[in-house]
Amino acid sequence: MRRSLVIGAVGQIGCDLTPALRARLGAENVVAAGRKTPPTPELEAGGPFVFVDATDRAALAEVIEAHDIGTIYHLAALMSADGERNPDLAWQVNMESLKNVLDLAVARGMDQVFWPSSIAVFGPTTPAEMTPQRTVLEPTTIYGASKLAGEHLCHYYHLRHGLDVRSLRYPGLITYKTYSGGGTTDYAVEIFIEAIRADRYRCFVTPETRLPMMYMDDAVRATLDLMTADADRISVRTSYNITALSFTAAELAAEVARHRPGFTCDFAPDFRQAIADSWPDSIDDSTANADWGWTPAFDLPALAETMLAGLANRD
Ligand code: AKB
Repeated sequence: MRRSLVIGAVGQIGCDLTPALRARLGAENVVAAGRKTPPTPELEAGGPFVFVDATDRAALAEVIEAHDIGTIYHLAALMSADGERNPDLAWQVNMESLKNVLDLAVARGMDQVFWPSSIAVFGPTTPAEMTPQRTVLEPTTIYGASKLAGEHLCHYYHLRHGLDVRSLRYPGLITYKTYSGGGTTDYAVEIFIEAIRADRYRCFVTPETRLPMMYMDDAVRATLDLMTADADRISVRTSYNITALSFTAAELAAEVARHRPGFTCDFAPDFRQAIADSWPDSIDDSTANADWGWTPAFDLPALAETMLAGLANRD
């Protein structure tokens, strides 16, 4: 069996997805890759780890060759808030690395590629409620533009080269295992970290801001289910809508306060408010459900309980 390579293994999704892949495929069969950040103790102890910059095609090709890679999970990216701080870098990192991955996957006849897209492909002209799978795509951030271009690049490589590339439009992802920052949905993670640390939080979006969100266990399961689905069930080769729940920042603060009665939250919107306002309130993921059976498991109470317990045990 050829091995899997997780690029961006030290990032938000990678820290949870890599151990899940190792549990399924065997530790030695999953190579974790980071650019600069040292691996977490769990990642380092769990199997092979390499440093590689995915924008460097020759270096990436060497890793692929040396480890006999047949599947790539390419998770490395600059997210929405970091992208607005440095648009050139966001475009370079997000697009060059994806192009390298797709070209090397074709050249080596790889089995599969997974690449994450995002609700950031949507924009203010997209229907905000129950956003359909196929709809208006006019993003207003460089991150959203890179994800939209990336979706079409994946679609093109599937059509032109028959590459089995699959993708999900993740909503805001929430986990206690790692905190990477740089996104707009970060408040939904920070609120738990600050609740445990200080019992108060200053939220950078308004109380009324409602966005689609998902607990990381659901995101990992969605990724594994998509990647193991029969190819003839995959009708979307750009990227699938998926979601779990939608809540306002005020509803999230109230849920945290239900668990920690002393908790207080105030609101001081910054530049990320405009990004949040451009994204949908809720997502229609019925195509993912019909094609490969996607259904989320975590609701808001379960998510809050898991986050608070996980963070309390960690600190
Ligand atoms: C971000 O906020 O930029 C990301 C995303 C929704 O893709 N979490």
